[in-house]
Amino acid sequence: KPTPAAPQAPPLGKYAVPSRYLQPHPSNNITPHIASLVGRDLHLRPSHPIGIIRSKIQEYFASLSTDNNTTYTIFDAEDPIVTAQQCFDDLLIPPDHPGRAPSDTYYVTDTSLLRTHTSAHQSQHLRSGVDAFLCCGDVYRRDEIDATHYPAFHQMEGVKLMGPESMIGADGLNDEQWLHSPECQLIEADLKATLEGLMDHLFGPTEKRWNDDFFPFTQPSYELEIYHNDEWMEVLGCGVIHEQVLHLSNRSDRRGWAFGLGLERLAMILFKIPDIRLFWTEDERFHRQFTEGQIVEFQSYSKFPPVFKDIAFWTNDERTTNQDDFVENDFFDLVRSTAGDLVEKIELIDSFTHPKTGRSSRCYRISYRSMDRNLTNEEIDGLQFKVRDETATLGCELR
Ligand code: FA5
Ligand code: MG
Repeated sequence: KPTPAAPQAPPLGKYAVPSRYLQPHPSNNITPHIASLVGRDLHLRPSHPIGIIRSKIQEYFASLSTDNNTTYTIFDAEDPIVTAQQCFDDLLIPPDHPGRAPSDTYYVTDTSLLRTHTSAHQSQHLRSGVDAFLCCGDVYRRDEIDATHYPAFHQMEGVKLMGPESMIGADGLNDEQWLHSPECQLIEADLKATLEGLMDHLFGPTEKRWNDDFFPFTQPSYELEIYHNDEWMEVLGCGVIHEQVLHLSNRSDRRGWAFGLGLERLAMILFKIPDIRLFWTEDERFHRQFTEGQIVEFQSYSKFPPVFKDIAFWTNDERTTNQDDFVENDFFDLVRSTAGDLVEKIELIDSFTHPKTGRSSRCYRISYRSMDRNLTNEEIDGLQFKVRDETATLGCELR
């Protein structure tokens, strides 16, 4: 079999890779692909679907201000590099929480990272004395790869502290007493009414449901789902801000609520955008369909066929049968770094442990598909060849 020509990684385009994100620190796990996404600021482009949604949400909160005298301060240009203190400690996220692990989070150094949620800015704004704000930005998570998951997406954070009277009677209560107190229930009712109003503003009257959730920084915590295309979809997490978060921000005198919602999720429903990678395309056939302030249905221009390639490998060897250090997100990042947005999806299609040797094997199916053009078999063979080479560097043995 002839060896395919060494493939070229897809060009990073006109976005320079800022060395800021790619420091040679032992904790740094940011790939060039991720670094090329930072600073694109899709949420600040007025006629990009993410920017259009951002404006619609801000417009709704501005309309509330006239009813009840709450003015939401807008923050939407904060540095996506934050400290672990901001992203986790200030929010009471414990040191052993899986979300902090390098398998889930992109670290710049051991103490600075690409924010995994816009909640990373909650404490600083509370501490500065702001009582109500909206904070929008790009967030980064190492995650699976398919049509609704991308390692970068956008969130809108909302926080509102209630009047000082919201504290009366809340002092010295234990957790259980707090949950049943009139103060907590008042804040919770305000939170839910505000967010249900937002959904109606975006979608028109729509079916929604609240589920209990858990976040270390809110108590109680909920998620909101809306009914779309015959299924329930989670669009946001929220809750009553934990007393300790306010205490750490020197705001013990107040109580209030917070929420964080995913803009891509909303945009995919509102604009009927079928694949999350489309938000990042430079293709004019995408961009010319959208205009500031307008929600229109996306007309697909790309129905190019996918190309499937399987890859199977052992994740440990005989001498270390019990130590399997394979981290799935390392593999996903490696494929993304090699093939960029040509990767549509990665599925685990088989895994087993050999009964005699104790070796573990995995087989993944990679779907390659371009949003913009037809792929040649040769090109994909080249990429897959490179993926195989790279996988060996994870300590895996190809089968
Ligand atoms: C959070 O990120 C919390 N910070 C939300 C929050 C804020 C809770 C304030 C309480 C108070 P979660 O991980 O569930 O929670 O993400 C929030 C929303 O972001 C989700 O509901 C979803 O709409 C969106 N989201 C999460 N992961 C992804 C992803 N991989 N791709 C696209 N959207 C996502
Ligand atoms: Mg959630």
